[in-house]
Amino acid sequence: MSETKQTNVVPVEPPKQVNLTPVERIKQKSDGLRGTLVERLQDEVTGAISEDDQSLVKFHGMYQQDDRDRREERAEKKLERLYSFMIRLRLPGGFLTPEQWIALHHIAGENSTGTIKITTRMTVQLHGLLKSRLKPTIKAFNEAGLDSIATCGDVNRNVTCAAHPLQSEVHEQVHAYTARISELLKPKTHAYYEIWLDEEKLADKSSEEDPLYQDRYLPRKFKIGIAIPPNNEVDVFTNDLGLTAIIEKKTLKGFNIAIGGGLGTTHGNAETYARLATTIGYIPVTSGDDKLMKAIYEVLTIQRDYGNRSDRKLARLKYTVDKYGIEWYKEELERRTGFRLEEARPVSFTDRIDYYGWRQNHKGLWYYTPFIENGRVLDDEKVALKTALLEVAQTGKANFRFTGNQNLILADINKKDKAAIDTILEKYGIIRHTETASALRKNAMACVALPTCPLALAEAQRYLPVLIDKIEELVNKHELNDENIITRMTGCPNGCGRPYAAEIGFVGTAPGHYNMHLAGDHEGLRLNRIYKENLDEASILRELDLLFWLYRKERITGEKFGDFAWRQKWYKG
Ligand code: SRM
Ligand code: SF4
Repeated sequence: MSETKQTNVVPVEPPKQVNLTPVERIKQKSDGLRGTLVERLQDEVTGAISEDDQSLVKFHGMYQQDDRDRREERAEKKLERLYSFMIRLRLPGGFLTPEQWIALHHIAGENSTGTIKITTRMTVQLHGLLKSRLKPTIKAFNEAGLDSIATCGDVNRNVTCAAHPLQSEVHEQVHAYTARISELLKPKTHAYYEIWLDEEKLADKSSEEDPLYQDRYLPRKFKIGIAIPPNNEVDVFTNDLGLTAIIEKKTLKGFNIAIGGGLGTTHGNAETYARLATTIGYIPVTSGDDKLMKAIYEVLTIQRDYGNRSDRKLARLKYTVDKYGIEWYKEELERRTGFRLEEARPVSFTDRIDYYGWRQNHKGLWYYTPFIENGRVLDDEKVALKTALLEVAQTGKANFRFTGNQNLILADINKKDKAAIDTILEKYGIIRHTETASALRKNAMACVALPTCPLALAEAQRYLPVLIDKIEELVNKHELNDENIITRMTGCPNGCGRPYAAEIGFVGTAPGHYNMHLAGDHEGLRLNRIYKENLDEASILRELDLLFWLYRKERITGEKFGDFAWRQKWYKG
């Protein structure tokens, strides 16, 4: 493969950045993301921080929110909104030791609502932290070897990777790339350590000069995921940059590289759309991975230089790719890296499932995947999940690995310790809870939405379980109980629960109303399409009753619901 620079590239000058969005100005004058955060944290008059600082605090892994359930009551009493913060951890590849889980459990109890929320990107969020609890929380996380740097904001976010070591004998080798990529793309500013951990101010700020992010960071958030075929639980093609591990004869050979995935859309804005990433080539790693890391880095620099900074709705990489063309992006990448990408290797995905229950890997280690509805770890009337997981962690015998389906895996358990873990899981009813959950429920997920998400137009994680109860009745009626139908719901079109990559996707439009999307596949290679708009619950159930009846009657043997729907001609537009 030629090492020479491309000659056939027609360079395009980076666009003149005019009409910059206000966030661009905030980033640029933020003094390395410091803003006035130190002062605002000390202000006891309000539970909030300034608007500019709200943009900056995201880069430190936090969002200012308020309890939307209590807005009206607070307004009547002429009180300010009940402000609190959400904090999201940086966990490349979604991994915690048992000691870290114990720390997380206690930090959640002491500082937040207590619920540990496993996200669709393999990390955890805590909600409801008062401003005064932010620093103690970050300090406690720091003591546990954890941080929340760059989990939000216009930077590279938490890097995801196929979670289950069963997926390959070189899983750990592939997984190790998440930490390396995360480190490579971490902002250089020391602000996090100064603001939250009271470290000394840098006398010489030259060490935080950031050749990648410079002073305006990226135009928008940036996401990277790594898949290990045949399972695509990370939904690799929904990422700005998706890497697919190519493994031959139990050896990691390299990665296919895909760019331009992203799901966020805006109701009524036809310029926005969901897009799956396009594969542009392959990079071998057998004789070192400098090229891979260089290519990843330069994909970001191109987006930094060419991405749209005047409209945040059109600023993700997918729009840059479509504006300049995929071939242009590839050639610009080759020009910047100084090497050509090889032809993408063939890959085959079969599903995106979690492997529930007990499984054993090639080394004889055991893994238990419990069912955690919508990633919410708490004790409720059905099951004392949080207590059970604490007790498992206290044995020190299981690691915690998060999946891209908002679940976790109790992992890397030695044969001799399996019985002890199993006893705890039995004692708290986790095994029964997991075994009795329907296939439909186990393949469903919902984003957070109300009451904390400021962008939610409708309920999601609080409502989907109730809707699933009712859909289960239809599934039973049409004898489809064994079908792993992938159902996903979000409270707005931003797509946090990846509803556009579901067989049945519900996207909130208004309280109690959802657009219904149909016909995604099991492999994550096809986006669904809008089927009907603005349905209430009764209409959703009526439609599904009919669709399931048709599916049962007319499907081809072995055909999945999404594939069946894809064959039909029901769609708008
Ligand atoms: Fe998301 C914004 C929650 C995964 C697309 N997302 C938000 C915010 C922070 C709302 C906000 O901006 O104020 C939500 C916080 C709610 C809360 O109260 O906690 C939020 N997103 C989530 C999580 C927690 C959903 C979940 O239930 O698991 C996921 C956290 C992932 C993580 O650990 O980093 C989450 N968000 C996603 C995904 C799925 C993915 O990445 O695999 C997407 C679609 C993929 C993509 O990025 O295109 C996604 N979130 C968005 C968008 C739309 C971005 C766009 O390009 O238009 C927004 C809104 C925004 O950025 O302006 C958003
Ligand atoms: Fe909030 Fe919308 Fe994301 Fe759901 S999809 S968490 S409602 S931004």
